[in-house]
Amino acid sequence: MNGFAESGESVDLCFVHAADIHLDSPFASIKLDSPEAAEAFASAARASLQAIGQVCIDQGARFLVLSGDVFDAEQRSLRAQHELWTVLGGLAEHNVHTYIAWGNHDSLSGWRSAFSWPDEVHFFGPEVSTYPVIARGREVARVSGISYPQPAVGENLALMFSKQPGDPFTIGVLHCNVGGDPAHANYAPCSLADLAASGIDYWALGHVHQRSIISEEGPAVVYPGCAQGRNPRETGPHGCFVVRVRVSAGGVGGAGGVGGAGGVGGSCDCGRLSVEFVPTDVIRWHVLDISIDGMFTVDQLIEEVRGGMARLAASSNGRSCAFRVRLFGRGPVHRELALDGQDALLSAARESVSYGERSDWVECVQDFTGPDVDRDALRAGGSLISDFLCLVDEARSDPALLAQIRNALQTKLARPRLARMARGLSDGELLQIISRAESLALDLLLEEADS
Ligand SMILES: [Mn+2]
Repeated sequence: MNGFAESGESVDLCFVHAADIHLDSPFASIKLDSPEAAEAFASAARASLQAIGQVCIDQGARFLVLSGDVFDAEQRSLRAQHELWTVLGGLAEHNVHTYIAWGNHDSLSGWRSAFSWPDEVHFFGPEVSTYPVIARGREVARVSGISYPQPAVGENLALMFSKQPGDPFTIGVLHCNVGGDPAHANYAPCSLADLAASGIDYWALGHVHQRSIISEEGPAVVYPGCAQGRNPRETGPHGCFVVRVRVSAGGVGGAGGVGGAGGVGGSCDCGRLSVEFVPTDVIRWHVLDISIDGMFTVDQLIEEVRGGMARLAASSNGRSCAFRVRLFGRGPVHRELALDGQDALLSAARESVSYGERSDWVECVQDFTGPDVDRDALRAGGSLISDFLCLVDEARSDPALLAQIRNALQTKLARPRLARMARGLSDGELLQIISRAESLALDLLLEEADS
């Protein structure tokens, strides 16, 4: 049987944990100007699902856990359902089971399946339910999970899970926000303490798109992140986790309350749990930051952009890449960019990306450069501009002022999503925004002064 290796009283159990595949995602937020690129991104989500299936087979996993947002929308297209049905059906033929909890994007309220699913595919309902994992006639582990009944869930669903002493090694499948991550909607909010109190051994979470192992043991709390970066904020490798754990085989025959002598029951030997990341993304997002400081001509900039893209592409193991190029700094090139240089640069960058089999895309070029000015002289000049620059420098160096700016952003931004993002900004990110604002304001003030 796959997924197990037996040794004495224990078995080595292997499973794959993925989440946030977002099949059917329209990728509407991406500024891609070709239908080919749109199609490539649409098929990237499907391809990452296939890659996850392949990881299960290659690694000899016993089962796959999908922790919500498998589909991007309540109204799952037949095409996406067929894709999932095909991949999970293929796994079932290898006797690999799949356990699925739905999240905020694909809650139960929109679930009306047009397919008959193999017995090896298990869907969690609106209450916590539990499936036994059987090895050689014994229950060696359990998979518990819950799905969102509707897209917005304000309750703490983690409180509904509980593992009793003596129960076998238990995996909890949940789409939730641990610790109020401001970058994501606060659905099924819970704390690390709530998760620990449940007694669950491995929390297979979904919702946060950046992978993280919040806790390695007691319990393991893991976000695999999305399986394919979906926008320029989701840069770098994305994929799934392969989990291996040695559990006790001391249980008997699948009935409830098993666990063997001394309550070992496969539980909590979490020191023997290993979690390995395997990338499944087929298009990799990169943000390329270039400074125009010290550049005098646009061809220097084009050279720099092309070189940077080639470097990032080379680090992506043969995958297609999508780039967002951001330009910073100040110098003579700024003026050229302000005329029509940005378009020219974009086409030049797009021309540079053809590497045989692979297709790469430049999503956009963002220009945050500033004019070629003697900042020190302007600052000392005793004008409105000088007052402004002094204030900016003060904001950069005074933590109290920085905190005030953060606070102002949170309270003044009308859109809740923007306010949440402002709350989650690091000091570094805030300083970067201040630098961009300085450039922009300086441009406007100098224009004013010229006219
Ligand atoms: Mn998601």
